[in-house]
Amino acid sequence: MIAYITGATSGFGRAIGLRLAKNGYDVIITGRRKSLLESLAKEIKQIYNRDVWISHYDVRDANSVKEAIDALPEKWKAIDVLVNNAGLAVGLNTIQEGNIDDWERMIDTNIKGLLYVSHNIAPLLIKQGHGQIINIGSIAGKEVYPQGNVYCATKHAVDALTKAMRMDMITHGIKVTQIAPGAAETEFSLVRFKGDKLLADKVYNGFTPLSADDIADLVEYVVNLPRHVCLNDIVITCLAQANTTITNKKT
Ligand code: NDP
Ligand code: 8X3
Repeated sequence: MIAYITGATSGFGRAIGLRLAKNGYDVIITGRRKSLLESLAKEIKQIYNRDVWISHYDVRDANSVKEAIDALPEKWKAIDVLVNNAGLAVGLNTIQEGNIDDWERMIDTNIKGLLYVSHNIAPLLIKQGHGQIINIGSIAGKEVYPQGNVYCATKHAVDALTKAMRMDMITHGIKVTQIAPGAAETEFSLVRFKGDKLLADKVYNGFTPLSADDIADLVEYVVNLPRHVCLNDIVITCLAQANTTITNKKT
């Protein structure tokens, strides 16, 4: 079994890579930071003795995505599971104060990147005649929150694309699932606040957020369901989070 995971250099993608390897998958891990992919590959091989293929590219570059997928050796093209995970939030501002470069980064990564990868991997899944696409959306794709405008819009797009992809894949026997997490402590807030660790840490003060392993638990559950069962859409939050605006913080 082979799994293709985007954004495996940190957070959810890294944890999912490890977990799928534990479940017997050989994994294709992707991201921009090659050295982090190399250390993850070493860890997976050492702990789980699975094969790993590293592919480092920027999902915003349609040509690089196509070249990287075309260049996979035949063995690695027999993909069973695609996890569209690479994504980010950049900034937290009103529309009138927002930074257009930040918007482009989010739209290009979270929407266009997911589309480029899916466009190139879907034919490989179709050729297999089975498989599963797991899109990592967000609770921000179900609701909006103050100053979350463009990030929320990109995740609403992932929500819509997941539904559309399920229709496109239905006759090919391919499952399409969205996992839509609430707040989880990864590099997400550090990226959102452009390296400001104080601001990033503040997001998770006073409550226990989700962890990357919580999301890996869910992916493990989803890929191990019986062949005839597809979990279409899952919103997962920590106990303290009711929705995007209400979190029960103790400090
Ligand atoms: P991290 O910042 O820890 O991981 C993001 C991953 O995406 C990294 O591996 C990064 O790799 C990759 N990535 C980002 N931009 C690009 C790019 N242009 N090209 C290739 N890879 C890229 O955050 P999370 O693990 O938290 O985020 C994973 C997904 O989960 C995202 O889609 C995020 O929106 C979503 N999410 C996160 C939540 C949270 O609270 N943490 C909650 C809900 C959803 P590299 O930098 O090496 O390229
Ligand atoms: C990440 C969750 O609500 O912080 O997608 O935007 S949230």
